[in-house]
Amino acid sequence: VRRTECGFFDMLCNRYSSEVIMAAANLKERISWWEEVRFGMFIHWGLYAVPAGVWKGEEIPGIGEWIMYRAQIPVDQYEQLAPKFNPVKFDAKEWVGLAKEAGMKYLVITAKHHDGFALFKSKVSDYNIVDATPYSKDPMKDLAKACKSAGIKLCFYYSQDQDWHEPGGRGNTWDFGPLSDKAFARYLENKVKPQLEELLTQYGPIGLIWFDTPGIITKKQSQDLKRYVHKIQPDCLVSGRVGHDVGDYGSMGDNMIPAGRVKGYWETPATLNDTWGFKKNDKNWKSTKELLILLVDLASKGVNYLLNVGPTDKGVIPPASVKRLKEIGAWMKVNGDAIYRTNPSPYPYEFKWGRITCKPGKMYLHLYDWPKGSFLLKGLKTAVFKAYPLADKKRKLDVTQTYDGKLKEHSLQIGSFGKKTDKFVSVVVLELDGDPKVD
Ligand code: H79
Repeated sequence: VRRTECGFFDMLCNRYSSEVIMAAANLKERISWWEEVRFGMFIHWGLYAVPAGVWKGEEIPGIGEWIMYRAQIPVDQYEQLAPKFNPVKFDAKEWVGLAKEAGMKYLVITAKHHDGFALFKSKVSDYNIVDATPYSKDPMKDLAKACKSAGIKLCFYYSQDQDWHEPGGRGNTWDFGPLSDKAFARYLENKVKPQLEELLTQYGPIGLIWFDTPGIITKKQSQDLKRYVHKIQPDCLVSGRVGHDVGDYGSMGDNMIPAGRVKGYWETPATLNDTWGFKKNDKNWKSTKELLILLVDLASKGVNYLLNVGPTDKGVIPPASVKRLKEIGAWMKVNGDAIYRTNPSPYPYEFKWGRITCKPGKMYLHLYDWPKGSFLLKGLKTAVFKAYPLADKKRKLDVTQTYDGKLKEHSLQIGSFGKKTDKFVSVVVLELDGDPKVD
């Protein structure tokens, strides 16, 4: 029911041209695959994986893919990383297989990050993996093939605003000085658009383009880029960070969790440790339980979770990441019904004990800790037929529902739960007489 209300749609209808309105009109259809899957893999991979957080023997603080900026590395020095980038261990099937095993249904890889280096074959600039590295192959070709056979949507991250390799891109003032609007407009025409065309014509259908960090880009230019993408692939989604709220869906800040459920289409990009691009000394991994809580928390609020891995320059996803993703996958195998194709919680607030997701006629209680005694939920007006753990469907849980007329309060009590069903987050299903209604 909530899904019929689309704030973006109203906004677009009021504000934009008929062409964009047409695109928005079928947004519901175009975006339904993305909204249903809830969980995707982000991959930050590029030349920054060579220094991996250390420049000239010095640990550079902050996120790994920002090393060029943070250490103010001149273009001619940073370019010297390309001959050292040789990912001989890269195996597209293995990466895509890991995403699939984790229960992720789309994959977004950095085709070009802020450093301006293209991780795909490009005629526009020879600063690309095929022409500038000893690897001299196009990994996107293999990824496209592997994604297709695994049923995972391939998507590209493309930094449209910052490009530290070009005088016309934003960010590199140490080589190029201040940036003019004219130079930026030329860069959009001469690099961004033709490279987008390559990305949208060389690898089959693309799920979405993940633009990032709008800064200097004008609203007209953001709209123009979105239109440009849709002209080549009408079904391809455009991330909110194309700028000025013109994207097909909204993007939360990096690693941001909203306080309650949100309206419309949203996604949170998030890290496993404290970096996106590989840093050899970042060992600050979140635990599998923390990661599952984030997934559940976001799903309960109607937000997609785009979880990042940062492979090494050899093409290896760090073992600590692999381990966590496999554990998440084992959980998803049992509990995926409580994530995929779900609606957010009917309650506008959070609970201490966990989170709720819904489907027509069903409510899923995601319990962070298995209740020792009985469990009380207030406010649910809909009758419950049946309750059982998702991991043990045969186990019937005792449910009592009461209504206190004086206090006007609905209560639902679950008696004892029996043995804990999952070491991370346990899901209990409530089968309901209709869609959940709450006070
Ligand atoms: O691709 C990932 C990041 O590289 C990108 N978005 C995610 C998905 C991103 N670009 N910018 N930011 C995130 C914000 C970055 C801010 C900082 Fe900095 C970079 C803080 C520290 C380094 C710029 C330089 C602001 C302070 C110093």
